[in-house]
Amino acid sequence: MHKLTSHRTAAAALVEQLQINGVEHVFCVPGESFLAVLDALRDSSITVTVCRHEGAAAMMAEAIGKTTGRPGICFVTRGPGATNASAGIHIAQQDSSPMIMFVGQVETSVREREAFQELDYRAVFGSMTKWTVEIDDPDRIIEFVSRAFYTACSGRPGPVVVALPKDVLSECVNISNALPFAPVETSPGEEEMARLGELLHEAKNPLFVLGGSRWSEAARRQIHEFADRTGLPIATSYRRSTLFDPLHPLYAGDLGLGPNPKLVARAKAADLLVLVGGRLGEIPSQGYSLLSSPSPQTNLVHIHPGAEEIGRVYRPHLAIHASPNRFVAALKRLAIPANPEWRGSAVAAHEDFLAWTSTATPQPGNVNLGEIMIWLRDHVPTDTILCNGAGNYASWIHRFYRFREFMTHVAPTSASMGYGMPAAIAMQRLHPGRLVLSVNGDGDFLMSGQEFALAVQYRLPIIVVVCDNGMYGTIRMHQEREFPGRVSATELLNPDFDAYARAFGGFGAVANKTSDFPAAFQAARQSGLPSIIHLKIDPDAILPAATLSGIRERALQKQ
Ligand SMILES: Cc1ncc(C[n+]2csc(CCOP(=O)(O)OP(=O)(O)O)c2C)c(N)n1
Repeated sequence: MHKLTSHRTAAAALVEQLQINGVEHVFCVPGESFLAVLDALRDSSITVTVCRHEGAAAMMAEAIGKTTGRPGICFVTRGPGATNASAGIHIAQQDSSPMIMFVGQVETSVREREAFQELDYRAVFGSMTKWTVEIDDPDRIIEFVSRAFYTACSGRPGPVVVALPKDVLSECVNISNALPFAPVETSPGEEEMARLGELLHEAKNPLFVLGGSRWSEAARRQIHEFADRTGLPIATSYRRSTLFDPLHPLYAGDLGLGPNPKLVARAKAADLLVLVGGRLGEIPSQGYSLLSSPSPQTNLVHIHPGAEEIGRVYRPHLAIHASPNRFVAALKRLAIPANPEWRGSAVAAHEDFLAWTSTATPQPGNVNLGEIMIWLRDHVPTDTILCNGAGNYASWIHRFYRFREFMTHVAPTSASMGYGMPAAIAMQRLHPGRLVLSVNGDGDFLMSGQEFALAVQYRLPIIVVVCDNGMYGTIRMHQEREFPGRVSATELLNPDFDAYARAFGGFGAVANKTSDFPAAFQAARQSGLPSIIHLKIDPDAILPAATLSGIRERALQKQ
């Protein structure tokens, strides 16, 4: 591991250090600025996925980081490649996902002249990343790569950008490899755990909310065991619902967009809120309305791996600076007896969750997305991975689909559109044997629909569902609320998405009504090809429990 490997380029040293750190996949759009890296990758064990847009490459890397807890890696070229990729960097920041983006840079001899595609990465990415660095000295490349892994994963994980001047990459280096990075887990102190024990003993109506990143599957199991032992009700944060089994009798549901009002009421009424791992950002906090800031009206315990996050918005009653893994492991030593009152209230919360999610609400038009989500949840294997981006169509996923296993939902908490396609590509690359679905809005899909070409190129049998309502529905909904009847810049004229699939060499089908969906889905699976199912959604079907026309009427009445 420490061997001095002479006569290799800095690019080869970089690629070797990636392998030492366990990297199996990188995502890229090639550029002349980092040809030396592409050459070194040829001789490595790393699988390269060549993308069509750097935004997608960065999202693929982010999806790997989100689901594995280890940095996802992408390589992009200078100025235009880097700025294209920024969409994925921003997701990694908001979602606390570890990722490292390596970006080409002009030769050192022409720097600061605004040479061809030159960009000041520190200035451009400084506010979006945990660390942005440019490597000037080829002999320090291993040091910087090692630090990039530590920085991306430590505390609150996030993105790191490493710029690689072209000439630096091609220089020969005589430097040692470093040992692989080992993510630092912070453990809760005994005093803090004892205080948590006291707060729990006093609590009549506590609620645990699980969120954030850095969870392992073992930690997920342990929090189930703790809930079983104590009877505590467990909720999850926005797009973190795979942290708890939705069919567990103590599961209360997720605090996301359009949550169960009964869950929101419970969270507001809780006399102890224990926030494990997450930040309680704008969406899960319901627009910062659950808790008053900076002094919450109820007892708040905030457990977070990033010290700088604690006290950022809310001054917690008790702060525990610990990674979710270590915190949950420490719960085992907490002597909290089974509490029948907690259990009773948790079971009632679960009943409310089931009532909220069991039966599809009626919808205008012939396609009921709720019924389709229920059909999917009843027919696909529990380890199916569902990826999506942003749009109102996702409301039906959140409400009616059930994520039974860890990291089976891959979606941005930053609600960035165009994520469902790249995430599905990354997940199918990572898990060739599992069923991977990508559910998209029509606007959402065409932000990265070109990546479908990769599914064909790499023979990835993902099944893509496009929910076509002929508009940027979410924005139209807001538009009708604020400017009723004044449609502006929200209409879309779409292609035939099934023909689009076939043009790329995939399988395509259309579902004009709900009952068309099962046959289309089975045909897609049987084809063994990457597939697109085009769902024709009535534009009036804007939310599971509201129509667009209803929203417009109410807004007009208010005027
Ligand atoms: C990259 C990006 N651009 C713009 C937005 C703002 N935005 C949020 S939802 C949305 C419309 C989504 O439309 P569509 O994918 O068709 O889904 P629908 O809401 O109609 O179900 C837009 C434009 C965003 N979240 N992300």
